[in-house]
Amino acid sequence: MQPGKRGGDPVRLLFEWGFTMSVSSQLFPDLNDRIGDFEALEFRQPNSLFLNDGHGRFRDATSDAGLAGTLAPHRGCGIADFNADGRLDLVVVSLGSAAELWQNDSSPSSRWLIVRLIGTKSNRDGIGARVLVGSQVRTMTTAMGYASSSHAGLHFGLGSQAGPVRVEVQWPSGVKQTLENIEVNRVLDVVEPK
Ligand SMILES: [Ca+2]
Repeated sequence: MQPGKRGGDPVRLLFEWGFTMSVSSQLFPDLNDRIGDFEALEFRQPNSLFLNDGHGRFRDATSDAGLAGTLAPHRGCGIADFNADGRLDLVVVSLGSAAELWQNDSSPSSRWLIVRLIGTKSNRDGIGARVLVGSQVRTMTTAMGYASSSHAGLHFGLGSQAGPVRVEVQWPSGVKQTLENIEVNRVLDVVEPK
């Protein structure tokens, strides 16, 4: 993923929204005197970006992506393919200001598959299921780092593999499901057998 330079291409601030917080001054009578302590500027930090090199290590790509030197009170993020091009994008929360949508403009040549689970015997979202595509395995979860949650299916980056691929799902109920000859570059909905 290459979010790119903030404030210029390829990062694009596509939409924004705000949030408010309401606190009773009766419960916290001295809050107004200390409101400056909650200024978002106090929490600004640089962002970091690391790329998986495919050999069990990560490479610091912060400078290459144009993120070095950018200070912001970013806390929490959601990950999903918002524009349905197979590349995962980010929504990043920025304290005291609008959230940001970072569009992934990395090379579109690599193949991919997104697996969305629909449980029947297991829970509806298939939380806890293990999905295998080729040699890769993912566990279905919505947990996504600090103060964050994402529910957008399981994304598999397949590199130059043209497919089709074999998909195995091990559901929390104990059911094992295998799908053969699955075409790639698509979203695959998998319903647990009843
Ligand atoms: Ca995308």
